[in-house]
Amino acid sequence: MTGLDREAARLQERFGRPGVILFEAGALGGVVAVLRAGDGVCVVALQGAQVLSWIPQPAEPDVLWLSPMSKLGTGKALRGGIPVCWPWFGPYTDATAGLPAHGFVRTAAWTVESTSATQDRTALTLGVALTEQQQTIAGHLSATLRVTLGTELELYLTTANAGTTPVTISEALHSYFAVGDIENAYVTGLDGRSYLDQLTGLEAVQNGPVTFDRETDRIYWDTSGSLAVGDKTVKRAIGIASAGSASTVVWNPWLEKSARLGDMPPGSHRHMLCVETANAGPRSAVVIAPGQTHTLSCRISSNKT
Ligand code: TA6
Repeated sequence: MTGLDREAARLQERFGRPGVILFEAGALGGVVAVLRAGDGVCVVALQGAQVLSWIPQPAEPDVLWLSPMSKLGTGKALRGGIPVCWPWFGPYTDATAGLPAHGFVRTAAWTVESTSATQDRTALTLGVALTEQQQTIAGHLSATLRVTLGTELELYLTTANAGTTPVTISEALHSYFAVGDIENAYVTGLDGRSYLDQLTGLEAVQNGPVTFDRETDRIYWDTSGSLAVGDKTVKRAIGIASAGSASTVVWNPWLEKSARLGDMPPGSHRHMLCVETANAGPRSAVVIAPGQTHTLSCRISSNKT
């Protein structure tokens, strides 16, 4: 029995729920939790509290895209699923600090705090606290991620400030959605919204659905409520209902950038699209008062079209 098997067995004994919550040493080299509810199955890696897969019903393609080049335990965030970007989004404000993009916790070992299961919903809550050294940079913060599986997939990222001064964070549930072909996919719900084009540094206003024929990296401001990824190839609409989120990031690296990333097979950019429930960048940062909490959440649905 390997160390991972032993850890999985310990978690199974304490938090497992027969038939609906299984902890196992996953094929990617780390412990994962497999949640089941109704016909749906969801896989969550303890590393990074990263949802890796969601299949709402048998024979439906995975709603999430995960690079086949991803491995857990490499010190690098997995490419795909729903990485948790926290307690900052994007590059750290001080480029000389040598800190990782998208915060500290994508490669951290989150701890299992609780599990629950009812007739039609199964939930897992994971937690992480900043180390003392990390607190000197980002404040006395901790976070929990609650993943709830029913007919939809819900994520709740809650930040708690245990310090004595206000702390400002930015964050994202950096969802990689699976699409049949990026040029047959589009995003609705952002029409009329202003956005920062991260490739040019220019602001613009969205006109109609977001479509894709090149590298796209945008932060849409003042977004809340419901968006959707339309997929004319798979004939599916992926709904994204957010709360506690003041911005949405839309990203596809396209051919050249995906090749530079080094963990995406050639051409795989055609089968993924990030639509990220976020508080990204200075215009949508969140200030958390001492002793207070803030929750960023998204509810993901999948419907045939
Ligand atoms: O969310 C879009 C983005 O900020 C892009 O600029 C790109 O950097 C992407 O995140 C992935 O970042 P990563 O650190 O996972 O390579």
